Amino acid sequence: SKEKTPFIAFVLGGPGSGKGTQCEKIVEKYGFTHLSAGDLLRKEISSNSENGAMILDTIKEGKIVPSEVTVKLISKAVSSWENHKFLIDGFPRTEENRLTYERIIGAEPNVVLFFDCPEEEMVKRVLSRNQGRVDDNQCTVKKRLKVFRELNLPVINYYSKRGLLRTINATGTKDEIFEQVRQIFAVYEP
Ligand code: UP5
Ligand code: MG
Repeated sequence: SKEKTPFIAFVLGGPGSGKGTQCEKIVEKYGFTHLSAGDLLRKEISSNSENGAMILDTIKEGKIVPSEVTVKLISKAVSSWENHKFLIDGFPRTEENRLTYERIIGAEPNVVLFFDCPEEEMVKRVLSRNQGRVDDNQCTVKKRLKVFRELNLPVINYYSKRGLLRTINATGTKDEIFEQVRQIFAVYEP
């Protein structure tokens, strides 16, 4: 129930590093609720919400949606679930995202997973995904990578200094990568 403080894992990594893929496996094995910030934002676009057009423009450019918008969507989603174990996938993207989350939610995550993947591999995965995402094209991928390098890596470094970061080598097969994930979550098993 909601009296219990939730256990929150942030899941970070560049575009196509495999965050969503590994989150699905974590859900299956450990019973987390998976909240992808990107999916929450894409849902806002398709439901024609007041911010939909702004979010679409931002995602097409590979830029970052204003923190308040994203944090409110995450906060609403967390409180709509009875579960108390959450994967927050693809957030925070910037130091400002992180600080806004801390201010509104009033807590740090319990752990931060970082899927570390070479850029050329990430590009290859994104461009072969073929699921009709407006940002899965050569031009936007380049922009997403630049934003990842310049804005998200500082967040990752911050969590490393805080001792919360768990880095996963995100090359190899999906199962090989999940084996590393499993070793991280084993620590939290009763
Ligand atoms: N694949 C996965 N693992 C593989 C493996 N080991 N070997 C071979 N192939 C593998 O995987 C990508 C593809 O690779 C899939 O086809 C998969 O089968 C294959 P996936 O698991 O989808 O990777 P993921 O890291 O989730 O990639 P995604 O493209 O979703 O990452 P992004 O971070 O770019 O996208 P997100 O949805 O998080 O954000 C999209 C945009 O929303 C951002 O660019 C930004 O504009 C906006 N946004 C915000 O503004 N604020 C936020 O807080 C969040 C998003
Ligand atoms: Mg994803």
